[in-house]
Order: sequence, then C-alpha cells, then structure tokens
Amino acid sequence: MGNDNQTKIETTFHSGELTRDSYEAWLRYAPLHPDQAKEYAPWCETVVVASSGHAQLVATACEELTNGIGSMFGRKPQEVRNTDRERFLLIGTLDSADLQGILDEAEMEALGEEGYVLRTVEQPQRRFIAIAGRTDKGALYGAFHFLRLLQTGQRISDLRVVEKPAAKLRMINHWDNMDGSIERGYAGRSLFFHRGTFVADWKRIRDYARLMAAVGLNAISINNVNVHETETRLIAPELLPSVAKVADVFREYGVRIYLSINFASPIQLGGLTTADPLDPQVREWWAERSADVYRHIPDFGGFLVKADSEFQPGPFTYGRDHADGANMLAEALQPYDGVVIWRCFVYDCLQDWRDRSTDRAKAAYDHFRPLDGRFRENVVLQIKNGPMDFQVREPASPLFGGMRLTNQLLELQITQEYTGQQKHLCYLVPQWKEAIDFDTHALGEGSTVARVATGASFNRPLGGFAGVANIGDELGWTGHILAQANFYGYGRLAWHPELTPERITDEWVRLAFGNDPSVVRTISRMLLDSWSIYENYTSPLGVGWMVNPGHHYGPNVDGYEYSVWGTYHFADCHGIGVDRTVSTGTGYTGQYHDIPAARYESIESCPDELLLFFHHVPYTHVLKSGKTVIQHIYDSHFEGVEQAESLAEAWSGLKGKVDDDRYASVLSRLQQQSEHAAEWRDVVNTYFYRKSGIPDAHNRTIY
Ligand code: GCV
Repeated sequence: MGNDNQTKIETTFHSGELTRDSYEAWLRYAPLHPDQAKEYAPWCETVVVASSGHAQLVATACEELTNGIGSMFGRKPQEVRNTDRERFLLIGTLDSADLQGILDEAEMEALGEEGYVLRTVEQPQRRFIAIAGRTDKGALYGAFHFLRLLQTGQRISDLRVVEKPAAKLRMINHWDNMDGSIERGYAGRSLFFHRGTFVADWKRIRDYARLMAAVGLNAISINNVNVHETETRLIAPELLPSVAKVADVFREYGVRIYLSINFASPIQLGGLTTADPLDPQVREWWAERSADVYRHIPDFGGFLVKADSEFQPGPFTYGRDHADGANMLAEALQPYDGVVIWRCFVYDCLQDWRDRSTDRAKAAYDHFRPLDGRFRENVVLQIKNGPMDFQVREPASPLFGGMRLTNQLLELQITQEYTGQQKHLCYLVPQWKEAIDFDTHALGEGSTVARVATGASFNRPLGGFAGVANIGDELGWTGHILAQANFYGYGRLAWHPELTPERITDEWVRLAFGNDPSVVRTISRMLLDSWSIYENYTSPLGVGWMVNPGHHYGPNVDGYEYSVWGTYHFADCHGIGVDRTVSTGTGYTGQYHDIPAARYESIESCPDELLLFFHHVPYTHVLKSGKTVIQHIYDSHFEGVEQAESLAEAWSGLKGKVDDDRYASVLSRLQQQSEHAAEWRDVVNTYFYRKSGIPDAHNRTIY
C-alpha cells in the first residue's frame, strides 16, 4: 500500500513535473549550511526517548525528529533510551523520570493538554535539550518546533521556549465531494474521495497529516459542508469503516476527524418521515447513528453542520430554530464528548433589490444573536470572518463580541475563492490578522476577535479557528506553490494569533526556500504586498463582489447586481456603495458595540478601505487620502496592474536561486496574473468611467 504510493510519487518527481520541494512544502529539511550543521551537530547526534506508559505520539515525534535531522545533516541520529553522552536531545512527556523537575507545578499546569517546552538543561556531567510536553501531543508539536528552529537557522544552545496553543480547536474544513471534486478547490481533485469511494492513498494522507501537525492543526472535517446524497452516507454503516481508516492515519499526528452531516439524514438515510429536531424518533435516530460512529472511531470529533443556508435543509422546515437543531445533535454526541460545529452562514440568498432594508450583512447576527445562551456547552458556532462571504475586504463580523454565552469559532477561507483562485498570488495572512486583531469592544478595549473566538474573553470552554482548505491532489498541494504559505500561515495563526504576518512569512519562506537573505527578502516582500495588490486591481474600498457569478473568477462589475442572489453595490451614474448606517441605511452598523459602531456610522471616521461597504457616496466624494472616489478607483487599478507586473519581475530575479521547477511554475502563474490584472483594470475603469462620465485626471487609457 504505502510502497505503491511511494513509487507513484517518486515517478512523478523524476518525470520533472514538480520537484520534491513542492511536495514536501514546509517539511523539506534541506541540508544545512556547514557552519550551522557544525553548531547544531553535538546536540543532534543522539535522541533519547523519555516517556512513561503508552504515548503513541511520542513515537511519531521521535520519527519526525530523527528523519528531519537525518535529512538536514545527512545522517540520522541514534535513538536510545539512555545515554552517557555529554550532549543530546531528550524528547518525551514531562511525567517521565528523565524529565522530572524541569518545570515547576505552575509551569506544568500552564502548558495545558497540548503545550510544550524546549529547554536547554545543564546538569553535572550532561547537557541536553528537552523537547517535552505534558502530553505526547505536546511532545510532537515540540519536535516540529525544534526542527523549525534548525531549518530557519536559529540558535539552540540556550533555549527557553514555552508554548501552548491559544485555541482548543484548530481545524481544517474540506469542501470535498465524494465524486472527487472540491467545491472552490483550485489544486486538483480530492485527496480523500474519487468516484464515490475512498482514494485510500494512505501515504499521501499521512503526509498531509504531517503538514497539518507541523503547524499545530488538530482537527479536520473531510467532506463538503454542502452534503449531497452520497456524502450523507458517510455516517452509515457501509462507509464508516473507511472513515475510520482515514481517522487512523490522522490520529498518528494528533488530528481528530469530523464529518459534515446532512440535517435531513433521518429522512434520507433513516427512512423517517421527518427530521424535526424535537421529534423523539429523530432524536433517537441521531443517538443511534452517533453511537455507531463512535464504535468505529472512538475519538471522533463531531459533526459540522450547514443548515438552512443556500438551500441546505435545517430546522426552519419544522418551525424550529438553530438552537433546537444544534442542541439535538449535541445531545446525541454528548456521551462521547463530541462537538457540534454549527455554521452561521445563514442569509436570504434571494433578496430583492427593491427591498433596501434587508441586508445580507445583517443576517448572521439577526439569526444567532437572539439565541445567545440557548446552545449547549458542546455546540460551537462557526462564524465567517466577515458578514458577507470571504471578499477581498470586509469588516469583522459583529457576531464576535455580540454573543457572550456561546462558544464561537472563526472561519477563514484559505482556498482563494474570491481572491484569485490560486492563479493569482494573494497571501491572506495580513487580511486574517486584521480580522483576528479587530477590537469588538465587547468588554471594553482589548476584546479582540482572537480573544472572543478562542473563548478567552467570555471564558468559554470551546473555541478556535476553522480554515477552508486550499489543498488538492496536485503534487504541490495548493496549485500555486506560493499558496502553501496561506495554509502554513493559517495554522501558525490558529496556534498563536499574536504572531505578526512578517514573522510567519519569514518562517515560511525559510522553510520552503532556504535561508539565502536575498531570496527571503524578495519572496517575503512579494507575499506581504500581494493582498493589497490584488485589492488594488479588483473591488475597491470594501464594496466587494464584482466577480463573475457562479465560479467567482474574473471581473464582472454588475455580475451580482442583476442576479437573483441579491448581493448589491448599487452603483449608478451618481455614486456607489451600500448605506449600512443606522441613521439612513440598513442599520447594520448598529450590530457593533459602541466604539466600532460609531466609527463605521460616521462617514468622517469610517476608514477609506471600508467606505463603500458602509456608505453610499457620490463619485466625487473626497477620501481621507485626498482623492475622489472615482480617481481612487482609476489610480488603484492602474497601480495594481503595475504592482502585479512587478511581482513577476521580482520573481524573475530569483532565477537560479530557487529550484527550476518551482521557479517556472510560479513564474507562469505570475505572468497569467499580470494579464488578468490588466483585464480587471480595464473592465472596472471602463465601467466607472461610463457610469460617472468623469475622466481620469491623468488621461490614461480607459476604454
Ligand atoms: C460550501 C460561498 C461559496 C460556496 C460555499 C458557501 C459556504 O457561498 O461560494 O461554495 O459552499 O460559501 O460557505 O457554505
């Protein structure tokens, strides 16, 4: 099994389709610079394993450590139980005899279930680096951290690292269908499914689990939240053994498996006449199904649910609300410590343009805020970062901080649905960081989305992050090789939301491309600038959408304006933007707490980049930048194309400094991006020139 897959991958590497580097992503473990190897070698020749009792993940950690070191030094370390060497690595759990006394009680407590220490310990006769967790999972994360230090050229002779994740749930959502397609997937077909069955490429899945664990991710849902007929059967007896096999592979890396379920399963699968969450037969059906799921997968994470959203079934059909629906499932999972992750992406997708008071942005808050306090403790509400749908620029969702008695999870989209579909470079870490750092003011200053979502603000038992995967079966995982940085960055932020985009970027570039300063500088700059470049040549000033409906690629200013989906920018010959104020608009600004509400309500204090999200203004309105809205649209679109071209130029300068295959693959996408950026510029500028009749102050070509 494993060998077949190995052969398949080897063959493809050698055929030159893509290098091993792109497959290995941030776990390349490239040979070290000789000076670094010399500095690290005395520590890294021997690994001592210290664990008490059954600790499966310590074995995984040890395997990672010895393989990683072997690859970087050209020689694997010796793995022993005891050593008389002067220097060595000691990996394991803190309760083992060798690691006793390294931390005091309080420090131990602070580490939690998944934390770890990396500590250089000096004892008479021996010095060692302890890589240790309170649990074996902590030790695994510690091993990956230590390997990262070596790969990125950090000092290790005086380590005092203590880490624990900010959030309990650090999850990946796959939108994979069992026919092998991926909804909004841009990197090939599903890793899990093919023609209605399981791919069973265990080597590949294991390598994916490694990539996840290396950035601290601990949960995965493997099927699309839009659950079709075949996927409904994933919780049925005939498919559960296969799900269990996938779970076995992820378990080796501390990742728990979840399934998206169909709320109407009792009807479609169970043959009942109703899926009413208050019906005793329905409740019993879910209890039985859950019991069966746990018979197959004792550490199953739980169910992810998209209900009453975009034509998915849900409790509304029976006159029940989301709390009734979620609680019914939560009750079924409770005996096994399972969790219900209930999505808040609920809105009227057929809103009429004549109805100016209905506002899609308000929908999630309107539906869920009144239910605060009604959800069981093992329900988590999954909320998209913004109130719309992963646009290039949106304000943070006011549901964060709007609820106090409900567990919450921040949903981010790693896959680039509206942000260039992995043809364009659009590094989203800076965007996510803005959402994470947004101050809801729910408990006064400092109640950031990060603190709310991780449960810290309101002392909630559960919380965290869910990222929609950008992964497919292409050898480089993400289509655009530089889009790997989005996956990496998501994992790092989910672990540690306080990390800066600069720090995460620097890490990723070093791991993926090595430590050559000019390479690190160039690629980091490209990544960090790319979101704002993409924004420049696409939808201006927070207005969003303007993409082709359906597939969401390429410019179409009125694509949604005149479609049945009801998502508007209201551009006419006088002005553009959506009035979401309390005083004259839809009232959306009133969903925020006082300080952000006031900031967005007033046209004077509303930040330029979100102006058209909150206000309808004439094209001649003068921004804080001093430009009129129309001139800003022209300037940013001309500039965006030049910037996109400069990305390709910057990359060209790396020829010979990065491997040829990744070089060529990225270059061709950057060239494509420049062409598409020019198309965006021309379509958007021409549209607004003709609507407004106002010429460009610099008289550039506008068709
Ligand atoms: C999985 C957007 C996407 C859909 C996606 C939906 C969701 O509308 O275009 O493909 O469906 O969000 O998040 O449920």
